[in-house]
Amino acid sequence: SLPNFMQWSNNVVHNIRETFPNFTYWAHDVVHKVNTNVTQTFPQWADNVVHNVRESFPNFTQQTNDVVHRVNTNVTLSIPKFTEIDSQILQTARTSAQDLVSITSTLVTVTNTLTTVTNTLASLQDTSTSTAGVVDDILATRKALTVILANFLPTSCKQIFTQFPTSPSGYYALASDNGSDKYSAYCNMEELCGSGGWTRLAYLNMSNATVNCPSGFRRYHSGGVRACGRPVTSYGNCASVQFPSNGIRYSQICGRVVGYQFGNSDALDTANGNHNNINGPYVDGVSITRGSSRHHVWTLIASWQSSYCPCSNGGGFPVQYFVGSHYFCESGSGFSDPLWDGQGCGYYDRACCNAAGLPWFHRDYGNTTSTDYIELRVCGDEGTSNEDAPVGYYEIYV
Ligand SMILES: [Ca+2]
Ligand SMILES: [Ca+2]
Repeated sequence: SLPNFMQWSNNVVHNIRETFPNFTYWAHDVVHKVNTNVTQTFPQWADNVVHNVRESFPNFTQQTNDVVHRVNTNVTLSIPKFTEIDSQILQTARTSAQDLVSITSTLVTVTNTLTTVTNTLASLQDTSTSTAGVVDDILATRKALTVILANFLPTSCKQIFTQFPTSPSGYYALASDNGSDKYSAYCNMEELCGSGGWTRLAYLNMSNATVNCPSGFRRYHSGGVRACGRPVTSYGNCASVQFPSNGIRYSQICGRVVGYQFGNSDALDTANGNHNNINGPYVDGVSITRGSSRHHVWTLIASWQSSYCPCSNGGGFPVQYFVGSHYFCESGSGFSDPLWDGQGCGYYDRACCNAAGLPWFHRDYGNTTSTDYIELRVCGDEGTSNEDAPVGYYEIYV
């Protein structure tokens, strides 16, 4: 059997590819249809899906079991004669076969679930069903649909956008990294930072009077503006909030922050403490980093004098090595002139208001990906009676 094994295993791989060329697309199409049609034509649609599954995979389980059987049989028979390359080919075939078993199992679950759903929906039309029975059936239907969704949910908004580019912005169900949990995330399908399909990790809009500050922040309410800054302190520190990635493997970050200059925020003035420690209050303003060993993403610098910004005419205090060109800086005037909106700059910092991309900051890590959480800190190197940079709005996407 060994001389033919290579040919056989290549055939198996070939057959797998031939049999399921559009499987992923089909599966996501199912989810998309569930999302869009569930209220209107669901019974007919569910019947169709069940019908199509049965038509497309009539002998699928049998075929797959046969593949697994043949792999196992060949392994047992041929192991003593195997070369290293043969072993690798065998391993590939086994992995493929196991993938097939996994797909089969999912398909069987989906088919059974859809059958249950269809039957339940049919029974709902039976006028003899009691009200309590209907409620039970609806709950069972919902549970069954959850099983389907968990099996085929996309894991990011980018995935939805890539497969369905006309999808509107809004909330979508996504699967977490291990696929066992699902959660709702806001997808921004507009073009942001040069591309579409962004998953929102962070959002705060304090202009909504029912929204509270993140835990660990202190609320300001002044002149109709609500914003979140550091708790009262007599020394320099940062207030922090973290946003998990839910396992999304991202290579870009796009976001914007609106803050306010409070008191005597003096940008990167080095008079107080160590300003070269990314973990400390190295800025009067907002620090955005990723990961527990903090990697710098973007720094939003607050200044009460327009000559203090690094981008100011004449040069203000210089940026740290870890910040580089990844910063915005503006001078403000309390709560009447929001920071980092590119508006209201003074004579010295007018170049700061023309920074590329404002108000959106953008990091593109190319082929490097990460699942790091993103952290936003409001920092000041002096006490809050002297200075603060409360934030009123932010949205951060990957
Ligand atoms: Ca401004
Ligand atoms: Ca300061």
